[in-house]
Amino acid sequence: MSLTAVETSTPASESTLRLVGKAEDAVEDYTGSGYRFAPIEEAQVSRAMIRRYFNTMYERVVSDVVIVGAGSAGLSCAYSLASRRPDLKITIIEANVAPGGGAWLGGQLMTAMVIRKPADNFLRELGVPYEDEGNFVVVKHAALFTSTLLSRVLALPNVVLMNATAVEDLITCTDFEGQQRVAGVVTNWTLVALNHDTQSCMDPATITAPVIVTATGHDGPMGAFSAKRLVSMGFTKELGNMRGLDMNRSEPAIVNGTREVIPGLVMAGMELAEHDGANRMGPTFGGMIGSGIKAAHEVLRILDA
Ligand code: AHZ
Repeated sequence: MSLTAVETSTPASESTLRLVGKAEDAVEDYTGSGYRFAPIEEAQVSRAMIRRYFNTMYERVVSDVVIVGAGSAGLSCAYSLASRRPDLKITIIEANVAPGGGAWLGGQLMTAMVIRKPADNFLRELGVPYEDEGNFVVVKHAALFTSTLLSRVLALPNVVLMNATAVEDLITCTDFEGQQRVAGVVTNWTLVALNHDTQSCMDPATITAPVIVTATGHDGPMGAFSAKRLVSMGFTKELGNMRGLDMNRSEPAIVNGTREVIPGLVMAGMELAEHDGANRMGPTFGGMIGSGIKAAHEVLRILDA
């Protein structure tokens, strides 16, 4: 196939100016200086990205589920939900350039990741190897867990991840029973969201969905976003605030507390610790996995009601 045929919407006057050669001219030869790439034009590269990005954005303006935050809780939710329900359009919004949240390291910049049983079931589902230490298992590098989970999530055709994009606000509406519910999210490029104080008003875009999962982590520059917004919107009286570290209390509290905190909004992961006043667990990740999976169950309960 000739390369000019790839970009069918490209006007001939632009696409054929410099492009000579075909994909078949590419040669993979590592023995000397004979390696040759198939030719390409700069415009093709830009169009390949831009068309996909904006088509996706256009299509996902109405989603079935939005997951805010691609940390261990948000990604576990995404995998659990999207793999079981390929019919759902699941859109993940991540403020950071790199998805994965705090799950690239185990703790104190050390690499091994500890996961308490029974959350090791999820590792087997994903195919992540581990060492069994009795009541818990250890993955040799947190990045092995996170990169595998990310690749499994992104390979699912019904999942879209928009990183470098921040949720700036929640959309609310009044349902048929006169009750206020969350009905979507307000988004902006993170670099814009971080500069609202230095520029004149830069309005956002929106994504509507019947269910939003918020998993933005504990308080920080961006963290606990929805929990804090629920307070300023008057849905939640005050934050419980995350308590000190207690592994045995915190992990079951987070998993069992994962729920629809207000209609249309399911809260998961460490954001819940800020909302409910639960303990932190430090570097044990079973609670995040369990919370993400429970959030997926909550979403299905809401959608199937
Ligand atoms: O960038 C954030 C991170 O990747 C993202 N995020 C936060 N606010 C956002 C916003 N819009 C879009 N407004 C936003 N994205 O959310 C992700 C949260 O991931 P995380 O790893 O921080 O949280 P988690 O709840 O998935 O995992 C927590 C892991 C922790 S913290 C902890 C302790 O402190 O004791 N222990 C564990 C296991």
